Amino acid sequence: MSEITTVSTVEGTPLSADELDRIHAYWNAANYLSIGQIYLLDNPLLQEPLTLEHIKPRMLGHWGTVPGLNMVYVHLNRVIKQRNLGILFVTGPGHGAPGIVANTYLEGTYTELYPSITQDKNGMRKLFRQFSFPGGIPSHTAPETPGSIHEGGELGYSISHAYGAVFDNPDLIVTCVVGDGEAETGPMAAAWHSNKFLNPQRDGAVLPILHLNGYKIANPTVLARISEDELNKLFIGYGYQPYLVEGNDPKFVHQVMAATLDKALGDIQAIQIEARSGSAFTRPR
Ligand SMILES: Cc1ncc(C[n+]2csc(CCOP(=O)(O)OP(=O)(O)O)c2C)c(N)n1
Ligand SMILES: [Mg+2]
Repeated sequence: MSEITTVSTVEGTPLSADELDRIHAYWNAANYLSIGQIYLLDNPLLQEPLTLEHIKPRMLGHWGTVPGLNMVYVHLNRVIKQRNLGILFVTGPGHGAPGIVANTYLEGTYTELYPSITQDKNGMRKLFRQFSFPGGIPSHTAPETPGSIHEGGELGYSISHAYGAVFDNPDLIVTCVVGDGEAETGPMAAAWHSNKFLNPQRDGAVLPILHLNGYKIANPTVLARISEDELNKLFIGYGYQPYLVEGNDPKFVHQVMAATLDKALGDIQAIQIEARSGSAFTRPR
C-alpha cells in the first residue's frame, strides 16, 4: 500500500472571485428552494409577511443533510464541467431529497420533465406545496426525481451501491455522501471495506464524502464526537486517505471544498494512470 499521510485541510484558493460569488449564490438559491419545500405552503418568495397559513400544517422532510448535499452538488458540477467527467452522485441521506429536487429545478431539468412546475413564482409555489404532500412527491429522492435511478429509505447501503456501480466500469467516478448517522449502521461499518475489492486497472473510483454535521436528525453522532486524530486514523485504518473540509464561513468552505475536490480527483487520476500503465498492482488508498 502507498505511504500514509494525514492531511487535515487541503490548502489553496482555486476559485476566482467571480466563480466564488456564483457558486455561493447557486448554493444559497438551492438552500432557499429546499427549505421552501419543507416549510412553505404559500408565499414562495416571502413577499408578504409570513403567517401561519403560509406554513405546512405537518412538516415532513429533513433540513439536516440538505445544505451539505447542496454544497457537494454545486461543487461537483464545477469539476464535471471543468474536467468533462462522468460522475454518479449517490446520497446515503436520501432524506435530503429537497436539496436534489431544488438542484434539478435550478438546472431546468425539473421543468423540462414537469412543465407545470414553471420557473417562476407560481411554479415555485407548486414545487413547495407538492413536497411530501398528498398527491405530491415523496420525502426521499425517488423515481420521480429527475435523474434518479434508485430509491433507498433504509440507511446503510450507499457505499455498497457506490462500489457496485464502479466495478468493471473504469471511466465512472461515484461520489457518495455518507451521513454521520448513516455511518453508525452495521451495513455501512462493513461496507467501507469494499475498497479491498476494487482494482484501479479495470474498475472506476469511489470518492466517499462523510457528512459530519454532528447529528442523526436531533441526536449526536459518534463519528462527530471523537477527536479529529482518531477519526483520521479510523479512516486510514479502513484504507482511505482522509481530507477534512470544515469551517464557519461558507465562502472559506467553498474554497477549501474546491481545493479538496481538485486534490482528490487528481489523486484518483494519478492512481488510475499508474495502475493502467502496466506497472505491478498495489492496492492504493
Ligand atoms: C436503517 C435505518 N434506521 C433508521 C432510519 C430513520 N432515519 C432517517 S434519517 C435518520 C438520521 C440519519 O442521520 P444522518 O445520516 O446523519 O443524516 P442527517 O440527520 O444529518 O440528515 C434516521 C435515523 C432509516 N431511514 N434507516
Ligand atoms: Mg448527520
